[in-house]
Amino acid sequence: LFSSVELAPRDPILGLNEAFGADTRADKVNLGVGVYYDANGHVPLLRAVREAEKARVEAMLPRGYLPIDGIALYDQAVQRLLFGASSPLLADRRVVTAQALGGTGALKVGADFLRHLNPNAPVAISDPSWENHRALFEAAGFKVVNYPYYNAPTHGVDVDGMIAGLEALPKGAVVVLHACCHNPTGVDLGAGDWKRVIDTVRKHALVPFLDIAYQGFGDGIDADAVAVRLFADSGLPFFVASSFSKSFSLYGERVGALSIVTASHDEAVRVQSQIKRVIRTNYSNPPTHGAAVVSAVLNHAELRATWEVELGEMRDRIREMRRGLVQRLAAHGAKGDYGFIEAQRGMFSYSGLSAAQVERLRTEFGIYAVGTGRICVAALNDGNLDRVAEAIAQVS
Ligand code: PLP
Ligand code: TYF
Repeated sequence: LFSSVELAPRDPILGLNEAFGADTRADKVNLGVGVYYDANGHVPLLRAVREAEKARVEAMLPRGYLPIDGIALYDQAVQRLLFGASSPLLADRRVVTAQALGGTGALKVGADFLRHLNPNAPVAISDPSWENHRALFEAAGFKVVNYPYYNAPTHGVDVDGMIAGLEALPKGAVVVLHACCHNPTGVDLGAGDWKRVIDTVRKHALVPFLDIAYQGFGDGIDADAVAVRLFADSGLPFFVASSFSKSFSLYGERVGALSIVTASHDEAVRVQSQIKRVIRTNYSNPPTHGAAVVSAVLNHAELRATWEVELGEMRDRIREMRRGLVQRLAAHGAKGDYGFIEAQRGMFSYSGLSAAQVERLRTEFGIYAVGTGRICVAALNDGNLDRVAEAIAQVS
């Protein structure tokens, strides 16, 4: 049965994690995977999460099944975070939200639903994008193409190229858009650019699928939702995959959501029934713990305030590390101007390092980065910053 099964390629990022784990050097540094580490190099367990978990354990609750689309109070809290508590979309009950297995699970449920709706549509992702975008939409049966995004010489977005790329797509094409903290480049569209994208989406009848995995890591919870809010104002239908993996530091609990904005409550009811069918035939219903914790935090004023402080601390620490990296690169005489690293948003920096330079960082210094030159700034701390900057200076 399995004699002709070929070895599948490793995920370029998660595969790097395995190699890092096997590395025996004591001073190794993992700048590969997109995980936030605290100043001591640990994945934090947030205080708000700890308190909500403690209360849950003490309550000793029974473990029945959740509804197919998850915890209702969780889904409503997700909607308020994304669209704003006073959004008319929520008052009009035009948004369908289903708890999902992380942002990835949300993308997959959305992709499976879209495949029924628009079976022949291509899916367009940014060039470059999160590696799993292409793999996930291809696995759902779509042809995946790229639209221009990153402009390497300016370290910015090629907005004109992006718009031209979107204009060239056929009607009904699905466009995957990073709502904030673009992975892997760290460069985002401004509000004016988003308006141009929305005009293009409207004119060419494209289907927007927003992916927001880092809300709160850029400029703040509401500021990072600007794209979601502008799409909400546009009156267009759209999809949003959101994740609490990073913002609650709950990676392994798989907490995310799929939200779909429809034209009316009647549409929403029908779309919700189809989404539930996709989930039912896939994993039946989602797990409880992570979403119950997030729901408890978001729906409790004090815990919510604690979480916002902690999210702000993570955001500020990343900014500090960006500044520190730029300063130390200069101090170690790295060739070129790395000032752009400070302007980038979220966990990542597209450093401009070549595959050969990344390889040298790994073999000579035990510093792991993605082959594209992406580094996770959130893995830097005062204990490894100098070593990383010195190594980059040496290979640059
Ligand atoms: N989308 C993007 C752009 C991401 O960077 C990530 C990172 O993990 C995800 C989705 C998936 O998030 P999750 O771990 O919640 O599945
Ligand atoms: O880009 C990253 O590093 C994160 C984590 O298949 C991740 O988004 C990476 C690869 C993957 C799933 C999650």
